[in-house]
Amino acid sequence: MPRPASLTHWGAFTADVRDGDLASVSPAEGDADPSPLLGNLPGSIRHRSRITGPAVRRGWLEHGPGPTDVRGADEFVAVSWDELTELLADELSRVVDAHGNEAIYGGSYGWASAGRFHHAQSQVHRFLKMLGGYTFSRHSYSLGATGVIMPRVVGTHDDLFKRSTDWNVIAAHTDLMVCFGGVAMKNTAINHGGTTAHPARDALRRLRERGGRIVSFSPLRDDVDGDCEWLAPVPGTDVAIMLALAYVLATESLVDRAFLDRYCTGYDRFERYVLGLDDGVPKSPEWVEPICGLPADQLTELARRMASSRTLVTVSWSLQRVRHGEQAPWMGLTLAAMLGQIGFPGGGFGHGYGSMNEPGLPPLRCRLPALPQGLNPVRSFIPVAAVSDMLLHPGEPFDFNGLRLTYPDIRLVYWAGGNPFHHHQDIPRLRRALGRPDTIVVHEPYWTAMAKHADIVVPSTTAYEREDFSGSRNDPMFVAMPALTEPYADARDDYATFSALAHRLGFGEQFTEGRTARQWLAHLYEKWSAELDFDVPTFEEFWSTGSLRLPTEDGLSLLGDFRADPVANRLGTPSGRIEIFSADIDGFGYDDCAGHPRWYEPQEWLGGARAADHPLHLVANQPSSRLHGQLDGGATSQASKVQGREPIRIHPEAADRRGIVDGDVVRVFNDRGACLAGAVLDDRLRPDVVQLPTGAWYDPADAADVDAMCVHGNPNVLTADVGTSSLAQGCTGAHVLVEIEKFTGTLPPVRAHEPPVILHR
Ligand SMILES: Nc1nc2c(c(=O)[nH]1)N[C@H]1C(S)=C(S)[C@@H](COP(=O)(O)OP(=O)(O)OC[C@H]3O[C@@H](n4cnc5c(=O)[nH]c(N)nc54)[C@H](O)[C@@H]3O)O[C@H]1N2
Ligand SMILES: Nc1nc2c(c(=O)[nH]1)N[C@H]1C(S)=C(S)[C@@H](COP(=O)(O)OP(=O)(O)OC[C@H]3O[C@@H](n4cnc5c(=O)[nH]c(N)nc54)[C@H](O)[C@@H]3O)O[C@H]1N2
Ligand SMILES: [Mo]
Repeated sequence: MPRPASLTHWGAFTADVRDGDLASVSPAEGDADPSPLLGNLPGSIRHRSRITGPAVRRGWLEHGPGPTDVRGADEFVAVSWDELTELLADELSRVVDAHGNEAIYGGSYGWASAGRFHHAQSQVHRFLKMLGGYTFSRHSYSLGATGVIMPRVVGTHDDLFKRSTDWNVIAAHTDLMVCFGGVAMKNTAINHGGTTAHPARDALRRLRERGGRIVSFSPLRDDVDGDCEWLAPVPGTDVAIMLALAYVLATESLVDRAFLDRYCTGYDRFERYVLGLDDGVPKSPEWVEPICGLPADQLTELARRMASSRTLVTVSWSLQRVRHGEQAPWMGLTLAAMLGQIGFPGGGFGHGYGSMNEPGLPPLRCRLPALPQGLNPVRSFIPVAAVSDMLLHPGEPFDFNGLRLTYPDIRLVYWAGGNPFHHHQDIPRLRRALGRPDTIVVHEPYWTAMAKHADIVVPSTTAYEREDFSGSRNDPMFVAMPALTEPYADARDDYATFSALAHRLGFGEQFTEGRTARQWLAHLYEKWSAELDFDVPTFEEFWSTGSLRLPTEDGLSLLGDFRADPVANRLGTPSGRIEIFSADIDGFGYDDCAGHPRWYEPQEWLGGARAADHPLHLVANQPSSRLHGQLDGGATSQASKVQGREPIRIHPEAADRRGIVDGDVVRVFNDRGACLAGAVLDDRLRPDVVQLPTGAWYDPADAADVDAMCVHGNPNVLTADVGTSSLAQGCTGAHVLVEIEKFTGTLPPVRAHEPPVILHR
């Protein structure tokens, strides 16, 4: 690979750097399907939304720490780095002395940027551990439900993606790919840590050339690129559909009993439920037809085809980002187990094809260099998406994964490398929650809404203003990331900030180990290379070549080892097998997550009472024009906007009924909040579904009003802040019911990317 300039979560690139910024960017050679997201990079280093220097909220500076409702509406005061370090160190000491380390919330969830040393989460967590610890968060917004349910029923969640069936195996062997949630090519742009090739599109092309078929269950036609059988059920009914497919297999003797006996436990319990032996409700295709809106015959015929083909059942991650999200991956696995093809090339189960450039890509045969993290002396934690609950309900109990836990009393919130105004649900509630702590600290390169809600704002560099290296577990290239330009204005890398703080707090030597950032890179690389069982170049050679190809484990089939020898390769579940019935989960006695997969009526769905006032189902999915909220000001993201607002896709029939035409600004609303968005009419979705991706920066019409309409199109002003279930308490932001109307008022300007008022003394 010729030397790339640097690496992002969405690809490697070469760049023309001029006047301290990226003037133009090209995909690195060897990327078969480069991401359009690279188009957001030019101009990003000196963008007007950059934070130019340390700043402190005026009210905090004048009145000291404490709860307040002015966060997000106050002015800032520019301070020097020395002042910032002094203020922040004193405040950390005050909170630790008065309330204990548990009172610091350092969950700090978020994707930050590629780079293994300057990775913001690694830096902040390491720093806070040395400070004596902090309340932490578990799991992710990506996989909140999966991360809890799948270890219990298949013994792992990571391996489902990192050791998944290879795209090449799918292309060569799969006859029928039945995809719940499609295989969205837009999402395969991304892998955390970085990615240098995008093989998914070509693999699907080869599958089709061989005569393979793709069946896509999805509200959106374009969740599969090109030819497929598109079935558009009522969103949120996939588990009921899978149950009906299971019913056909069970009643037509199409179940692989030998597989279930040898590799699974609890099928009989589950089958009683499918057949309706105890509740009197057979989960037949006729039962599901009025729930999902798909003809019973079509589902019966599909189940038969699945049993007679080499079939891969895939479940996208979006299906578990809803209420009862535990059920879809568990049920998908169960359906695949009934077909008996788990572990066979091209058959079985897949989770996240079309969610990330990770499933289907061969894993490395080695780990990657990483910053040592140390131990957190504090045991207090929350499931990551419970952040508002925690801040609003200190001392109150909650359920999680069989445990009864208590929310800690948080006084200081520390964020580096994430944006809760992008990732969290019910922003009006989040803003109330963020009024509770004494102090909020945010490290950010950009004035995101989270930075605007902070008391202490720490300007970070971007990945292109410092030296690093990166790669991911499912990409063969390990890539050097030299500094492409000087740090912008008065920004510093997070390591420099934490080093200064650690020195001021008395653990500087321990934190830095006496190394500069560059010395850390060499040290981490050398430590890593000494442990490998193959030779790699020296650090200096690697740095001057710019990249290094690492060996991968090609041709995997998910759970192939387990199939070959279920005794030697027993799963990490209590039975060592796939648990279609889990005695542990059953024993928790939760009314929202039972001992086997089952259908629960969702909260936000068209079949329920809420739909009377909110007749449109909004799919709040990942944006095709950026990664989350990152670089929303960039060219690719901006080109997608309509009158400066995030595009919302509306079916022409639904638009027509409301007098909306293409290009109109519309108001999207429900009983939680409202936002403006730009109408894009499109018949490639269900008429009762609209789609508004995440990632438009939150932009309240009135910053002082927590309930204000977002004028830019952030769907999280609408979403419900409830967990998936008592088991996982995962994020449920994927779905929300809304109504839409043409916006006829005076159009407010979009100010999302403007910095706040900053006073200079
Ligand atoms: N409604 C709804 N909500 C969702 C989802 C959904 O499907 N629907 N999806 C969820 C999912 S899967 C996820 S993963 C989350 C994503 O949520 P986040 O990961 O929080 O979103 P990002 O915009 O990637 O935030 C990363 C931030 O880090 C900053 N950053 C970049 N580099 C650095 C650095 O070096 N140092 C520091 N300090 N900061 C840096 C970026 O500027 C950016 O603001 O959103 C979740 N929210
Ligand atoms: N371009 C881009 N790619 C990304 C990201 C990004 O921000 N931008 N974010 C990355 C991250 S952090 C993550 S975790 C992954 C997330 O990966 P996913 O969660 O899989 O991504 P989504 O785009 O939210 O959802 C995929 C598709 O599922 C369909 N869908 C939604 N609800 C239902 C339903 O009830 N039933 C069915 N059958 N289908 C449904 C939607 O039409 C949607 O387009 O994406 C990653 N990839
Ligand atoms: Mo994610």
